[in-house]
Amino acid sequence: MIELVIKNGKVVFPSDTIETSIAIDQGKIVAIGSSSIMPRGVKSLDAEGKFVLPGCIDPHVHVRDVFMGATANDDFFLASKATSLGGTTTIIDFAIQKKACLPIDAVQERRAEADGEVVIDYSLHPSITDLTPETIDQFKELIDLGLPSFKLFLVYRKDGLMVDDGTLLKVFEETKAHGGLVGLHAENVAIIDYLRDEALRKGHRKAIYHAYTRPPITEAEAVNRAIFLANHLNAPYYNFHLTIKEGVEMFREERKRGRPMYAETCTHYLVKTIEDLKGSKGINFICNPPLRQEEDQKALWKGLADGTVSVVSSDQVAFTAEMKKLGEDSFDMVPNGVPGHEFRLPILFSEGVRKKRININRLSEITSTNAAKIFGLYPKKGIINVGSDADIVIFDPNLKKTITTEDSLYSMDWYPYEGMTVKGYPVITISKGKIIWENGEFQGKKGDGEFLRRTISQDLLRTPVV
Ligand code: DUC
Ligand code: ZN
Ligand code: ZN
Repeated sequence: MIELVIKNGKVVFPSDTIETSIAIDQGKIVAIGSSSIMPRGVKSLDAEGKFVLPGCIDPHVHVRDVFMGATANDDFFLASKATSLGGTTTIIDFAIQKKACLPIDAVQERRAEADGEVVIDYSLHPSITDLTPETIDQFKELIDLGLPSFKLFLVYRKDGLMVDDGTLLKVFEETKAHGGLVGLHAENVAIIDYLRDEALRKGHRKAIYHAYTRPPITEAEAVNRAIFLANHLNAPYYNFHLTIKEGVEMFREERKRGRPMYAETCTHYLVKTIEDLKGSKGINFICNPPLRQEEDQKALWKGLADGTVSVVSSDQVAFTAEMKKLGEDSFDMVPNGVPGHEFRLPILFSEGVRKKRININRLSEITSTNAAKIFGLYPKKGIINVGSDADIVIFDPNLKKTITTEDSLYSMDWYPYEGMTVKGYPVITISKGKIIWENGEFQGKKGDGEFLRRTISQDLLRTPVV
């Protein structure tokens, strides 16, 4: 007998949703077909009336981030436990190179924090901050080790994360040579620093000035520059957290020309706006790039629907309201980032599928399949297919919940989505064939998640295949 059978669910495939059954054994999907021909399972789940989706992938999280004097209120166990409740079965975090150290050291340090702790599979994007000759020598090694995607920051000068355009160009060149993909945090640091200093000089310290000193042009210029430099070398490019309508247009044009350019946005940019920075809890909503206008939201949703924007991540950082108070007197002192990764799928279902901005198949692509393809995890992850890992979410489209901090698994004292009611919520999460959440009860195990080695397909690096 095989281990598990999921019967009668509406199984979400890339271009179809079919009522069918799935057989799972030894962590893999072993058969898909009508329940009458399914082998018998030791355990059987009846998913009638529910969607059965590939486990979500969140390619942009910052677990236990240490930034601007604050340490995020989670760790790899808590973060992976919380996000899997919301249907995510793979996360990709960062390994940020320390000055005068090598990127591989950062990978080893980050692995020491995560291995043995994670309840779901994970990987890391190496982040380059110090392009010494020894660092350049490590690109091939990192890519061969299964770490082919990188994040570089064009901002955070004071914090030692920022790189200049020379570094960026060299990293595009090296990664292209060895089958890697460069992703950027694209904002124009010089304009932002100038506007910030000017605002502070005039005594403008409220949260809204965070957005006023990072206007859309600061992101548009940096995205445009990144695209320009990538095109110069005929290299692929991934844009972390795109927030502006001008950016969506740039990706639409590049992809029309057949360029391998991929844009990601995040849950908060789709449901929150600059207005949130004006409220009494305005400082909590400080993140980079900042929240934008409704017209940007509309452009992002349209981009998600028509294929221009490929991924929605969380950019999770578990900074509490208490930690955000570090900047209560001045916007520039607030630790950047917002929590709530566990609500990504339910929010996108309610706001996207229910409001007919996207269909359920596109929801599955932007939360799972596309990230699997872009970051080299496909078809092991990101699809319900025979031979793939049995990472599966059973999603009840009629289950209603109001988002609160009450049952937060990592003791959050606020969420950007607090008070929002969603209709549609995961009821069962399965990671590599094991049920890890069932009706709100955790059945997973610390350390059951594994470090994933990734290889990005050559096609994806040459043409916009997702
Ligand atoms: N922006 C980032 O670039 N990283 C963490 C959080 C944020 O808001
Ligand atoms: Zn970023
Ligand atoms: Zn981030």
